[in-house]
Amino acid sequence: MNEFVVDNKMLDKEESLPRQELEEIQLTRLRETVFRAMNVPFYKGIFKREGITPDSIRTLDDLRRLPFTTKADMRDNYPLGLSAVPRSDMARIHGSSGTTGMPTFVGYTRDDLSMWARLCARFLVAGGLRASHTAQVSFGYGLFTGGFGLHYGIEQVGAAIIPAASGNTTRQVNLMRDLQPDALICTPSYALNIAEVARSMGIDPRTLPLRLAYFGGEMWTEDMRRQIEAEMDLLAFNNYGLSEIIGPGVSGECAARDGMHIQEDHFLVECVDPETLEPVKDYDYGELVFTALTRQALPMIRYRTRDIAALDARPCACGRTTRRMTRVMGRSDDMLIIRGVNVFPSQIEEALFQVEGTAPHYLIEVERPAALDQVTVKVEVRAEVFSDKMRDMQQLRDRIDRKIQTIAGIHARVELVAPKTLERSDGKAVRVIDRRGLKG
Ligand code: DLL
Repeated sequence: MNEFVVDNKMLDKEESLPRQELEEIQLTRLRETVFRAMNVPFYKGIFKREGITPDSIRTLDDLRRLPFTTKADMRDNYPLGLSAVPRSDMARIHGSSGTTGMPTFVGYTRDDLSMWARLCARFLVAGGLRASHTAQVSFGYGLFTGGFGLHYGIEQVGAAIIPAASGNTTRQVNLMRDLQPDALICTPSYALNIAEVARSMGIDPRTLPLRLAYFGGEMWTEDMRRQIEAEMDLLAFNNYGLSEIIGPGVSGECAARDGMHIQEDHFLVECVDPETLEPVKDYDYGELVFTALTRQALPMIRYRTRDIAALDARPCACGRTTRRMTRVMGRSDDMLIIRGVNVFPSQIEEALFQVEGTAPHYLIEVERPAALDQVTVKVEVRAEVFSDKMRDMQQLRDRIDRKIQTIAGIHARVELVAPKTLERSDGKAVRVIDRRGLKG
């Protein structure tokens, strides 16, 4: 049971506005965003060609007249060419390393930073963090937005922070044992790693004092949530964000844990078909597109996230009136097309969790030895199940293969590996190695 009941005193007024009032704020802010974007040569040129001015934005539907912005546009304007303020007005610069090609950088003004802290505080409060608590931040502190973003969010809530940063996992466990934090903040894959290291130190992670966890920064499934909650005896909340928009704080779960509330007073969301770019219906999966309504340094317009999720407009029991988004099923650029079938790594994760005997550590390798794609799923077997009996292992492989076929619709080569042999993550886990050389 969730002991953290709804506490409306803790809600920002903007989180629970009647929809019409919220939309009025969004419209005003959209016009302001267009105004600020006129300082960005990239947008200014497009606006001029298309006859777009702040006054020409009359309703929220006019958003669709505005151009999309992509990662490629950020690269073309490397390093900070999409900024709307001079360097002297910037207070911080973050970035993401990106798996391919150049890193991208994102500037923040002082106001951007305080707004960001507020938004992180909102989802922390929504999950139950209070001023009396202590939270351990086990995200990297650096260019990555996870560490600093959450750090200042916790500060806003008034809770105490243990800025552990990521890595040195033995020390993470010692800190938890000695300093008794109530909440853990990191990627879900790092939490699994911490639990495993605790056990290897002779500490049952369930005996650690943690009651809450906020996980984000990477794809994870509902089964993964159940697994971590059982291993660590805590309640885990999902939160989502990306550096191009602000970092963590774009959306996060409330006590209902049924989708992440999007902070719609600061971000306009669309969900589009990634091929046609036409809007998809609520509850249908599509690519999320965000417009930052209050960013001064980077008034991002219709940023194509590549993240595939669905929007949910149902009212929520928690009192927030903001729309929710489902878990991110995957990134469109992580989607594998195996002999014509589209597969997300999350579907393979889901299949693995449903087969008794596997550990939650896996790696998907894709190759094209001849003309056809071949998927190998390497998965660790639990120590108590790992056996040198060929027949037992063959049966387990077959069960996994069948489950993957049912859920993902593809046949995979399953390779069972010994416990603790796959690389562990202390940040974003690498789930797929694609050796087909199709991605540029
Ligand atoms: O990962 C920001 C963040 C940090 C969010 C900490 C939450 C917690 P980037 O490094 O720019 O920023 O990576 C953004 O990570 O487009 C998604 O593909 C993925 N991602 C982030 N949160 C989630 C999540 C941060 N909860 C990219 N579920 C995004 C699934 C997520 N994917």
